[in-house]
Amino acid sequence: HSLGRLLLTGAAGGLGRVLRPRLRARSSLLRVSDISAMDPAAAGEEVVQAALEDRAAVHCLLEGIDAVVHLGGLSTEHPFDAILQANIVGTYNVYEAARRHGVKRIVFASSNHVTGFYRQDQVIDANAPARPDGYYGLSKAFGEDLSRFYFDRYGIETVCLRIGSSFPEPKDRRMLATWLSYDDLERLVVASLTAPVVGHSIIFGMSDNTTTWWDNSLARHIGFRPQDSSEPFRAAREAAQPTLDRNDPAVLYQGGAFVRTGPFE
Ligand code: NAI
Ligand code: 15L
Repeated sequence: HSLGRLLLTGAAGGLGRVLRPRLRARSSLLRVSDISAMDPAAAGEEVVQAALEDRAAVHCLLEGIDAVVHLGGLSTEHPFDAILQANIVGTYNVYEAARRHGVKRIVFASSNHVTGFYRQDQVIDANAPARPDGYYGLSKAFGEDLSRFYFDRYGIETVCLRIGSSFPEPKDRRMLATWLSYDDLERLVVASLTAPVVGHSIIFGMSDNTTTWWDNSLARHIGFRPQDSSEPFRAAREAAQPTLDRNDPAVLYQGGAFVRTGPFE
């Protein structure tokens, strides 16, 4: 139970459902939350349905918590007003409630879409300036800056996980570079929660893939050692997509199809 009392937001989502049983096994209490319905509480769990934009509800969520894994929010591109509420106001509410309750560490699910407008022929590290590829990516860039401010001003540590593509398998050729297996996701979250000192860190969430656009050498202090690779899926993904249109922005840029999603009006 080395992880103490944990809050997991976004618990009804794809990654929340993967992490919930894995974090429960390691925590003394796991409070799970989402705007959507969740499975009933198992032993050692509390289930609280709440909207992240509901400040009072989020304040209650953080009570008695040691650390947060913040996955909740919109996970794809949407019109600005929706992103504003779920991701920008919502993440502010989480940090402000953490400050008021004395919570000391947060793992923030950022995204590769913070840097989606770098090209696929570039390799970047965490010091590369943000180049968001939409409102969604902008909201994650806001979360990264917000968490840096809460570290500098209040000492709340955050690991920002710029997750690539975390699914059971890489779905297309792009994901051969961006794939993060579920087991490596768990390793990354546990390392982020247990590393002795993280300060404010940004780490790209990817497995030990052969093709890669991201250099994690600035985040070695977290101790993340991915053990899976997209390579076993390469032949099938390349056979399914034998040619790539290099004039397609989704092929040119790291953010893939996100770079051409929208506008919505
Ligand atoms: P998901 O969309 O399956 O889960 C997100 C959850 O947040 C959903 O259950 C949804 O109901 C909840 N949510 C949405 N708006 C909310 C609100 N206003 N208040 C409370 N809860 C709300 O996404 P997934 O794939 O599980 O991703 C989890 C996190 O990781 C997200 O923050 C996403 O942006 C991030 N991420 C995921 C990647 C992936 O490959 N799965 C890649 C990069 C980032
Ligand atoms: C993300 O940020 C999304 O949450 C996820 O659904 C994937 O599309 C992923 O990025 C990706 O870039 O593949």
